[in-house]
Amino acid sequence: MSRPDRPDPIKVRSVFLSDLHLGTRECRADRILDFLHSVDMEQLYLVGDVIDLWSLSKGIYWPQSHSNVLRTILGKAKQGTRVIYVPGNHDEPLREFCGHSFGNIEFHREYVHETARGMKMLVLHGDEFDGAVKGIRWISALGTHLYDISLRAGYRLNTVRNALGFPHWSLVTWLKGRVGNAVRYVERFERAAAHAARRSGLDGVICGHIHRPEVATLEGVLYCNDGDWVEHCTALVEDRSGELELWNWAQPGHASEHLHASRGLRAAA
Ligand SMILES: [Mn+2]
Repeated sequence: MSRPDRPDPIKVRSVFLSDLHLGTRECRADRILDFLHSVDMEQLYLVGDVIDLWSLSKGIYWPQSHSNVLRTILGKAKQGTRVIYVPGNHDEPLREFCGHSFGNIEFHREYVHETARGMKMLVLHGDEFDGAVKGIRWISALGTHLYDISLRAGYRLNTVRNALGFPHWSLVTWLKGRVGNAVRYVERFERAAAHAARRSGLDGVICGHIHRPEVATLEGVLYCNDGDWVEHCTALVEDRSGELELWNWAQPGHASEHLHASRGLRAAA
């Protein structure tokens, strides 16, 4: 479909997306669609938790926009984009298809992507490292607003505790300790992922899972986390020269500087 109101799509070599969580209310399908319509890629990696089968098994939530995301991806596959789907833990049943292709989409348990500069990157969802970080995963979902709510909840809790004759107990202090755990969780996860790439003799790792977009050198390899489309709306993008960078697509017109530069160049041409 032609869209005369849109600028030509930006052409890149590879795009890595994960944690779309289609099938949940939190999924930012509008931003995903805007991104997919704005960018043309030779290779599209779906790095897990794309369709949240886990959530869908508890109750169906599936608006039209979520179908449109899948249709747009299938459309790209049909028009020559190589689509590689590496299922995660929320779309774990699809791991059964690993090693097979359906409708131009290849399923792999993990994959080694080679950049235009010859860097070999291990691509996997990341739940593989849950065992290395143990137990404190739920807390990583804590938002800062919860901290404010907890101040009030703590007040009420202590009113009850006082009435029952228990000593004062600070929910906020307790949470702070937990948030410290969340930071340690992220650090441990990142190190475990980087270590896996290093152990395999690769130059880096590309994963998702923890909803923390990041590109950094760790353990002597390149650690890339493509983030998520629930909170951050980020994609890891490899340009035609083989450079990897994070693009933030959270708001219309507020994508990365790189993106602005590309659009500016096109407008000037
Ligand atoms: Mn996950």
